[in-house]
Amino acid sequence: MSESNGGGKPSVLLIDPMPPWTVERARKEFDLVVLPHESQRPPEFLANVERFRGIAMPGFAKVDAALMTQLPKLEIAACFGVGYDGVDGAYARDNGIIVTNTPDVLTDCVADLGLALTLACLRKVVEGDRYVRAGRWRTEGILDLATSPRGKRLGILGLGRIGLAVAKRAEVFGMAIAYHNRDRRDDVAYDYHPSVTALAAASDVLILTCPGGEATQNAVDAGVLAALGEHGYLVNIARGSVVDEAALVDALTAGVIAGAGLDVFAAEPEVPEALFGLENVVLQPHQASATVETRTAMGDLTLDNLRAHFAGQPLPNQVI
Ligand code: 8YV
Repeated sequence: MSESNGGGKPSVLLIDPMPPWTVERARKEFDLVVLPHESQRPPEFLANVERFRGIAMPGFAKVDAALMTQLPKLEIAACFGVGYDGVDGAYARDNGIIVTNTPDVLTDCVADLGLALTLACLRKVVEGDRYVRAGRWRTEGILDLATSPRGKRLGILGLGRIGLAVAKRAEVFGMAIAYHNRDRRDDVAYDYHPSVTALAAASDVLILTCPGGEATQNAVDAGVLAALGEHGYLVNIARGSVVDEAALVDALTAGVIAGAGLDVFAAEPEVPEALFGLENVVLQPHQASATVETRTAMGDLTLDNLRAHFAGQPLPNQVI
């Protein structure tokens, strides 16, 4: 701990606040400075950052080479989340910067929201709420009939930990599961499709649970949406970058697909305004892992990773 400030504590930059109780704990262990959101960083901010040895960040925050070169003492980027697509992995690898994440502790909550969005779309939960509040039940009678999940086909793009947890839940609702991964898994009996388009064509609901980043950028494009078809729904609990958002807006507006449940967007917190007036779209503010229980566990794991690193101990969750 030679390079430190704040009474010998290692200096850590925090991007995007973790739960306040986690931040409070972190302040006891680290010389912690909160880095303002990209759009709010004053130009002189980077003048005082040389001492930082760690970054704590949501995995989608942009920690690119331009930022990391300003931090000559950076040793570790500890992501608060399972994804770490915001970090320039090549730069981190080339410069010996460790990257950690917080897997497992969020799997159940993220899968829960995936099912909640699936059911909200099929069963018109949010649309029904708006219908009642607007007084339309009284004046127009019952809402149009919804769709049962039973017997419907759920296509999972990215059958990893979260995808499997989604599959287990969907089975309880009587859905038939299929998936697409880069490689077929030999430990599951679900139908495998060799491409995203083939999976979409065989799905009533296509749910995205794959990692973000270059490999999956715009994996769901206009062609995939056309294959999903006019009775198909898209649910995204992965990353906005996985979907060609302009194509999605066009598909929803033109009725190419039936609807969508979206927790993530290409340029958060910006959401295409064209979606605001669409009854068949359910929108969430990137909150799949956002329960007190899960965010506390994620915060604890983020601090565990930082603490282990600065103590020279094995890291619980090193990904780079
Ligand atoms: C965020 C996530 O980290 O785990 C992920 O990859 O996207 C989320 O859990 C969380 O929303 C913190 O901002």
